[in-house]
Amino acid sequence: MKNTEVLLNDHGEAMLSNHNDGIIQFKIVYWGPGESGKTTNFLRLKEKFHFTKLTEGYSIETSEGRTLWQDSLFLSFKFNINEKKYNIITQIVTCTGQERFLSTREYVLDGADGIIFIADSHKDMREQNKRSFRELINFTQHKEIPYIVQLNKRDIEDAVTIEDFKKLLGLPKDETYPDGTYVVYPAVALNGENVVDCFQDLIVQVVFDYFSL
Ligand SMILES: Nc1nc2c(ncn2[C@@H]2O[C@H](COP(=O)(O)OP(=O)(O)O)[C@@H](O)[C@H]2O)c(=O)[nH]1
Ligand SMILES: [Mg+2]
Repeated sequence: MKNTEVLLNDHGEAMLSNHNDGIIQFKIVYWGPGESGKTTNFLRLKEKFHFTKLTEGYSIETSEGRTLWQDSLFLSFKFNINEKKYNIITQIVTCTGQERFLSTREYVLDGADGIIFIADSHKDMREQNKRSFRELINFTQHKEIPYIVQLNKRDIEDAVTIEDFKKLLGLPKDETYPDGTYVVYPAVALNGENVVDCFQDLIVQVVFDYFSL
């Protein structure tokens, strides 16, 4: 999280802050096991916010179409908070889920202000979902970073039930937390279902945290 006057985008171009607007930069990470739909979420967001994005975003993939390094994109939002205008620049990155790239996953999480955990509804992804979630909890516990849990691929046949999924990850049985956010966001990233809602609910939490509202 930075509150600076000069920001560099991912092409190395400098952006100067307007004197009247506060510029705040956040980093949002899409986390989860390989093939759970992180890049698909990222692509849907990129389409949805094509008016606000600052850079084209980039994806680096292996020859099998898997994310090799990370997908990255900057979005800019204007917020009015306590009658002051803020320009919030959000960097969105997804990590690679591949085991052999554990160090790049840690690098991607570095400096994260909020995390969206993308789980896979396939029943045979139980262990991967669990392991990846545990990694995330280990990371966020110390830093108290807000996160949202998205259960993706709700369109597939024989998907895990939300109840079983919550049990697997040790999440509360309730539908929502006291602040009104959902314990689990069911989604179909393939057609964009719930992708933006997830993202917006996380951004609101990140902004609230920042201003300690
Ligand atoms: N059926 C279904 N497939 C999905 C959904 N979201 C992603 N996929 C597919 O799952 C595969 C892996 O998705 P990708 O976004 O690359 O996963 P990543 O490794 O987490 O970045 C691709 O073939 C996607 O088309 C979904 O909501 N439903
Ligand atoms: Mg990917």
